Amino acid sequence: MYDDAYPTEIREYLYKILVIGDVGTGKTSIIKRYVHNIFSMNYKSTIGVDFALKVIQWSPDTVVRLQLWDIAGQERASMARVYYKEAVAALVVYDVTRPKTFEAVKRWKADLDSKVTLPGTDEPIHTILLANKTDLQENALDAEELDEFCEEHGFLKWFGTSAKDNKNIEDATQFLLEKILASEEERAQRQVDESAMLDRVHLSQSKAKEGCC
Ligand code: G3D
Ligand code: MG
Repeated sequence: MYDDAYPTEIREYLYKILVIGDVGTGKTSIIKRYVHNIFSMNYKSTIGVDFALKVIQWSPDTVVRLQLWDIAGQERASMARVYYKEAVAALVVYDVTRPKTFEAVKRWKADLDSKVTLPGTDEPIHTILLANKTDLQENALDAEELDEFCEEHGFLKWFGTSAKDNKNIEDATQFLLEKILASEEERAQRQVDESAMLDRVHLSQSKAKEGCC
């Protein structure tokens, strides 16, 4: 029997999310903390990255698969464009106990912006800043300074996190996912609007033809 409570069509999305930042800032720990279960170890030797998959039942009719890309030991080199390809979002991580890793954040963001945009647009991908290891230095964050930094360098927001204490990692990724899905909806709406406009243009053209002669 058909039951209204169960949607007949499940929407599935797959998103690639980059996790970048200097070596030792906690990228792998953050991914492991977030994903808990699957952590692929097989890709490192072939393409120089690991990735992990997190599956989220976002709503009764929407499933989201997040593919988190970890640069696994290649932090010193500038990343190859192919690594960034088709990513829709990024987490840039620094270590609050090592100011040099915060300095490097600008370089990571610039590298990102020069090599990838949201698919089919020239807009930057959704990016947030993670100030990690806050368990080691609780007063290390100057909220006002970080707000300004984010504004200036095109980060949507910053979060103080601790992979060790599992602090704020879920919130940060939730925020990012909301942004991704909102922009997906906007894009879908734009397509609907554009095709409705085209229909109207075609209609008025054919009416004009009918009216003439
Ligand atoms: P990376 O992938 O960015 O290179 P890792 O960083 O995830 O390998 O973490 C580097 C080191 O920092 C690890 O310690 C890890 O346990 C530690 N670390 C990661 N996140 C946190 C955190 O939030 N708090 C604290 N206190 N430590 C953290 P080891 O000793 O294994 O090198
Ligand atoms: Mg790592």
